[in-house]
Amino acid sequence: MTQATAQAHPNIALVKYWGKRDTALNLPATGSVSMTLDVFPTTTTVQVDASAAEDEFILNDVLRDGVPAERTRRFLDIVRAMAGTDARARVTSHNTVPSAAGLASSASGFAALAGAAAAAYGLDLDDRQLSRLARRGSGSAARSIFGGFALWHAGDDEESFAEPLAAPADLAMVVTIVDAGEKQVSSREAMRRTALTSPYYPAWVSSTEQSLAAAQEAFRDADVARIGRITETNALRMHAAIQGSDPSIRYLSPTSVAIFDRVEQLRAEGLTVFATADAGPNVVALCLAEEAPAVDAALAAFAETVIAHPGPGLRLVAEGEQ
Ligand code: 2P0
Repeated sequence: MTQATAQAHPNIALVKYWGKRDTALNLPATGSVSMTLDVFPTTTTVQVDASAAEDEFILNDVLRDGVPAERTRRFLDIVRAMAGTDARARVTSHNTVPSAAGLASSASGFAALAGAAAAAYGLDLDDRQLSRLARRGSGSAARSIFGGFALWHAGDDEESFAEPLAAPADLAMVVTIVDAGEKQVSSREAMRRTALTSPYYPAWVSSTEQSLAAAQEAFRDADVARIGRITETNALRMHAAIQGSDPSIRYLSPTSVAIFDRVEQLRAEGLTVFATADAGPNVVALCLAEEAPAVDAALAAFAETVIAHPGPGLRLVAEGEQ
């Protein structure tokens, strides 16, 4: 039996991934940009066991079945095909982010699984190959292979990987946990519904291509105010496209909207801060690291908050190491 353990962190997109051009290969409709956080890591151990009849997936000490187990098995099938074996595995994962609450647990989850499974099955992959592999499990996981800021390219299977982007400044994110409960509609289903039924989807895709180009320019210029404006506008456009689905999906709650308003007020008061939100009500404020305590103090009036800084990329954890 061979085994390996890996750890990865969630990421929050500044330019969002929302929609696929290929569901089998999990290729995104557009590229995206993110910051990997230094909080909420996922640590995953893969034990390859040639004598086992089935894969096993244990998440936070509970043996899982249904969709999570099936997604894990299908991911291991990809790794097994690459390794030329059909040996089954036990996957034991510990997630410190509230699962399925729109805080990107699938990103840290599949990034850690990609790293642990590749090592346990004896594959020697570089970061780019690991990013392509993680993408197959969950699109946003392609970006969590890297620490700091990352750009995930659209394109075909060979071309669709993430790579690091130089930090434009000393930035931080204040994560508000408006609701840590499980969301009503998974982002995978909501993405599919948006693409199929929202009349705003084509506009979302074309405007995001423009935002992506503008964001890359703003990163090169280290123009934080421009990066922030692109981040906030892109998030609200994504939510507009999602709300335009039939049946409609609305992830932002009244508290989320109040936090967006408060962030605008904080800007009027002179802080460099911008809001974004993923497929859930939790708003994340992007700000200068030195101003994070002031932003945190203001947003703590609405919800539990966590200050996050740019975190590390995927790493293998040595046996015995915590
Ligand atoms: C993102 N999100 O760019 C966007 C913004 C949520 C909102 O990537 O179907 O779990 O597994 O590829 O990666 C969430 O979608 O979707 C996501 P799949 P994933 O972070």
